[in-house]
Amino acid sequence: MRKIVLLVLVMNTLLTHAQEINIIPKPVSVTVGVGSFTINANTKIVAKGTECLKSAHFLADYLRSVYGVSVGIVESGSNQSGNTINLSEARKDETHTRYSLTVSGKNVQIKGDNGAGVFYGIQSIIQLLPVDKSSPLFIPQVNILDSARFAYRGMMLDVSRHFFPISFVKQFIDFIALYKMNTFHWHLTDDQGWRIEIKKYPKLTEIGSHRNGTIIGRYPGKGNDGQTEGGFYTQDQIREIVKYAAARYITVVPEIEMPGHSSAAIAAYPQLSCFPEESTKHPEKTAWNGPTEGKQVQQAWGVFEDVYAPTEYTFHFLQDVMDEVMQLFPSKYIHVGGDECPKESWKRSAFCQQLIKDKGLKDEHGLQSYFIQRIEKYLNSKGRRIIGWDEILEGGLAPNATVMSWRGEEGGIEAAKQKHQVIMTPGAWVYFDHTQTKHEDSVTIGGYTTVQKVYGYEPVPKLLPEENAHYVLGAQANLWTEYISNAAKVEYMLFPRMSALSEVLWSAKSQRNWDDFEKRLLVQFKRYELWNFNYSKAYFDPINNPDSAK
Ligand code: TNX
Repeated sequence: MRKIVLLVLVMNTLLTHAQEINIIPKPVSVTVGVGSFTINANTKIVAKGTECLKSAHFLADYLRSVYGVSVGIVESGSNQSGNTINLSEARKDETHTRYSLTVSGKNVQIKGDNGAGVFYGIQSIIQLLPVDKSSPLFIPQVNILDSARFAYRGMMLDVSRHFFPISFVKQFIDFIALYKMNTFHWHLTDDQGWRIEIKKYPKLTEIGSHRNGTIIGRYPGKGNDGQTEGGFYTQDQIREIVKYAAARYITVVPEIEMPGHSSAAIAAYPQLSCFPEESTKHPEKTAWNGPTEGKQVQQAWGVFEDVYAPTEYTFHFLQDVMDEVMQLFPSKYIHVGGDECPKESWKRSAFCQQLIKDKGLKDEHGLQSYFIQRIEKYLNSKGRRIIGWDEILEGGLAPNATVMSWRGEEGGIEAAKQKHQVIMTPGAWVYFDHTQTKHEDSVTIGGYTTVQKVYGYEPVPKLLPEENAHYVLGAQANLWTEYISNAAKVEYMLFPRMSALSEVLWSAKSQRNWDDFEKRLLVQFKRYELWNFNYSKAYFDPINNPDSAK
């Protein structure tokens, strides 16, 4: 009798163990078996074709760097027996993300519709591996069929307010890859720094990539730190990043802000302003360091009145910049900003007022729309499409523009009703610069956005008529870095919220269930430890999450 009880207990443990599949984002379908496959030094990854080889190398590198285990890679063709992980592209279908993952006692099979599908299968294997570095590399026997819900699964990093080195940009891309996301939106220019080398306009980086100081603490700040802040990416470095991302099936969408948030470019080329002779103004309540004469890169946060003048000089400049940007970034989409452009300068500029009359525009909002449409026409003529923040709706939307809805869901709803593509990124749910704890001891901006809130986000707005729902390409979280000056804080602000967002974007709507996610999240916290992520522990604080105390 005791033996039977023991056997039942052992079986139970085996079964319950086998059932612990904790992948985030949750796959569409999972059938769990009994027993496991073990990766060891005899394991070979068998890859069919160049795309699969990329994924094979990714997995081999991961196993080596995280667990210190080296496995071989072979190209299929030769018959391989024994302990193998087999990667193949089933249909070479460009549009899908689908893969199947089958783990038996003897081998692992990943079949992707294309290279991206295989890569996503690899990410699932990574999350089937133990969270403990020193444990044998068991993978539970399982059958997974999986594909993404949304085509656009993005993360934005602002490198203007604070500059981040190439090594960290790569790490940020690694985060995106681990969560089966596919777009890195790189916010490269703003009032506080121009970060991309443009050969035709060297002053953009000579002058525009540095500021002479930064306000200390929360706006308006307790003084100025008096430190030079700066840096930029050379074109070679940018190519390196685009390649690094592409190897992970991630598209890099560059953002060149216009017509507002352009103080750094104006500091380099004052003719870009409506009033080239006027010195840069900064809010009186903020402290300044260094010269105040002439045009300067801003040292505090916010919105500034000195914006691009809609002159031929500016349009030539922007087209030249875009020519170099398009050479560097193969992405179909180029982000042109368009947000928070105060109209004061245009109101008091005789040139702008005349232009409004000549072009028969209604007002300064019409002028903003004219501005964006000219750039859109140029980019369209080169086979690219624009993305803009939702302000580009004001004064009339450019014909093929995709709208990034950030001031709530309204912009997205309006654009989709006008049959324009939409990427949802509403502040209240997916601004990861918001605090995630009521006990925050570092400076943050905006609201209080917990992991639960992110998980509860639904990218297709309730108020959007069903026939327009397909205009919603997906969603994105934004990491603005006014108060984020180092890599550790980036990680702290991203995790665990990014894990929650990945499930919103990848998993079927019917799969989304907080209680189920929460169980997997607890294991994910251990995986963050394995990955050395500096994640937020707000979840464990009852003040943020009364349920965690249960
Ligand atoms: C608004 S979101 C901005 C950014 C700031 C952010 C701070 C958007 C398009 N513009 O310039 O960094 O708020 O949360």
